[in-house]
Parts: sequence; structure tokens; C-alpha cells
Amino acid sequence: MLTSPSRLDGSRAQNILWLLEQLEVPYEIEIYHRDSVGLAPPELAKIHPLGKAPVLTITPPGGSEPVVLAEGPNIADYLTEHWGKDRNLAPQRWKEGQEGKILGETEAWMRYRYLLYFVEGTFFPYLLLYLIFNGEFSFVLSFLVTGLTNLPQS
Ligand SMILES: N[C@@H](CCC(=O)N[C@@H](CS)C(=O)NCC(=O)O)C(=O)O
Repeated sequence: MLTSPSRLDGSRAQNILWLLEQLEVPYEIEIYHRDSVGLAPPELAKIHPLGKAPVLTITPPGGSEPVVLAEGPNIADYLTEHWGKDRNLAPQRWKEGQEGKILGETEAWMRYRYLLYFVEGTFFPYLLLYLIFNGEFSFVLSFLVTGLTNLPQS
């Protein structure tokens, strides 16, 4: 099994590299550099139409087609689910005897899942505002303009 995280300078891809290290998952990094206004290069969109980092390519043994994962929390969740067992990175999911049942999850796991989504869903817009009010205008404006115009078409 080979995993290839795409690393972009100064990006959330660093979180995924940290997680791969913690989980001791073997990987080969593909490095991309931001352009002069801080955007990802077009080559990143050839790996996944979102064109942003992080992206993780997982190549199963035996020559099957590689699978490409995008969105940081999605990648983190997938890695933790498959490589994180017995490592105490995520809380136990199910209460005793409640496996697979609605609301059979432990309170700790519900909170863990909530925070995983909170980071990108609610926290990150506030972080962007913080960047704007601290003078990071060029990066934030170009991010917003190209982010909206480069959305995947399908
Ligand atoms: N919601 C996505 C956001 C991905 C994202 O915006 N990545 C930034 C780096 S942290 C990026 O690729 N920026 C370059 C660009 O937007 O062109 C995730 O969590 O992975």
C-alpha cells in the first residue's frame, strides 16, 4: 500500500503529513509550490478537480487503480479509521452492545466527529477573517476569487 500526500507550501497538507507520521503509514510526498499570488499550481487540479491541498492518493497493492481523497477532515478521518486502531488517536466509536445502532456512538466519539467537521465548517471562515484583518489581503482575495471561479463543474 502506497500513500502519496500532495504537499503545498504553507498549507493544511502539513496536518496530513503529521498524521501519516503518527500512524506510521509509509508515504512519498509530491511537492507543489504556490504561484506568485499564493494559489496552488494548475497541476494539483490534475490529481483532484478541487485543485487544492491536501490531496492523498492511495495505491493498493496488486496494481489496482489508485484512489484519490480530498478535503482535510475526510482524509484525516479515513486514515484514522484504517490505520489508527489501537493508537488512541480517536475515541472508541461504539458503546458496548450498541455497534451500528443509531445513537449507539459514545459521547467522546460524537464530540471527536463534531470537532473534525467544525474546523473546516465553522472555524476556518473566522480564521480567514482574522487573516484579512491582519493584512493578508492579497492571499485571501485571490483565494476567494479563484476558489469561486474554479469550483468543479460536476
Ligand atoms: N476544505 C479544504 C480546503 C483546501 C484548501 O483551501 N487548501 C489550501 C491550502 S491550506 C489551498 O490549496 N490553497 C491554494 C488555492 O486555493 O489555490 C480542505 O480542508 O482540504
